[in-house]
Amino acid sequence: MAEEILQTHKLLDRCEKALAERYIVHKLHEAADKDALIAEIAPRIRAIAGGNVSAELMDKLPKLELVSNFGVGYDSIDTKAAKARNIRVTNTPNVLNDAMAEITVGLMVSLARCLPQADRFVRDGKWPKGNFPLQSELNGKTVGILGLGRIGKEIAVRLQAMKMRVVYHGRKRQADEPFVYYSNLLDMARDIDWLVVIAPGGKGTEKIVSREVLEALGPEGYLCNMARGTLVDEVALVDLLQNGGLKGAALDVFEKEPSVPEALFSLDNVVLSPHQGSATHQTRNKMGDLVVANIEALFAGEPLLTPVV
Ligand code: 8YV
Repeated sequence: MAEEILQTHKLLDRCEKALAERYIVHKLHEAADKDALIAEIAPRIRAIAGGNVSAELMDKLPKLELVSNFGVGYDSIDTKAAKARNIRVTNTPNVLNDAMAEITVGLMVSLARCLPQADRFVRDGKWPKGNFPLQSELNGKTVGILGLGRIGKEIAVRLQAMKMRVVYHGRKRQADEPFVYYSNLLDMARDIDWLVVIAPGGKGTEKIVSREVLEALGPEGYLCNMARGTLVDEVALVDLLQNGGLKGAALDVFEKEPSVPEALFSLDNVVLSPHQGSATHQTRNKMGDLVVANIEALFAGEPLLTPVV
């Protein structure tokens, strides 16, 4: 008899196919009556594929042993509740580091050189009437990385190749890293030209890029957020971008995705991206494979590949 699993949201097609080949998959997000579905399958569900898992959902699934999350960030899962209930949680680390680092550099260059506007300038036939305005460069500038984890380190390597000076802030200094460490984010913000946000979301990091931090970054400062919208005070961000308190922002993430503050649409000093840091075939396939492999490990009684809890 095939095991039954619960899927909590849409996953990559290839991942859904792999799950369906192995298990009987119940799709919570497609159920007309979610409570009825849960009540019916609860006694047989040992694994969830996907995120958005609250303590309340865990309590409805007494046999639940694993939440296999699609994504390195697992802020949509109540890990504290999982731990308390002996439920394991896995994520998809490392396989997305390069894709994330590549697009970070891409968005930073796009913002500094106004690439979206330059493209529009040519398409609109404006070039014959005059040159596009001069822009700024990354090289020679100081970038502060907020969250020098696995992805942050890959970003640091690439930004050094852009001839930027790298410094960082995080919970603790990392003795093996050659970069200057700031124990205080506000102090770092005062000293840098660019702030790249790549720290985990969730409790403890909400709005740590506060109005004060953004003001310290200042009228010549740029923000690039690749992590979660929740880390930044979005109201303050929009306000400062509109009033010259901040030079520009490259944003891959927003507080209430997929809705984006409309005020940003009319601003020329922002580059907007639809949460696509890891969104390449290469990377998403590897992430999907890990989601499946962790569930397979559970049912085979083998150690989980990438546990976080
Ligand atoms: C994706 C991400 O948004 O890994 C993460 O934490 O934010 C992304 O890779 C997501 O998990 C896929 O929908």
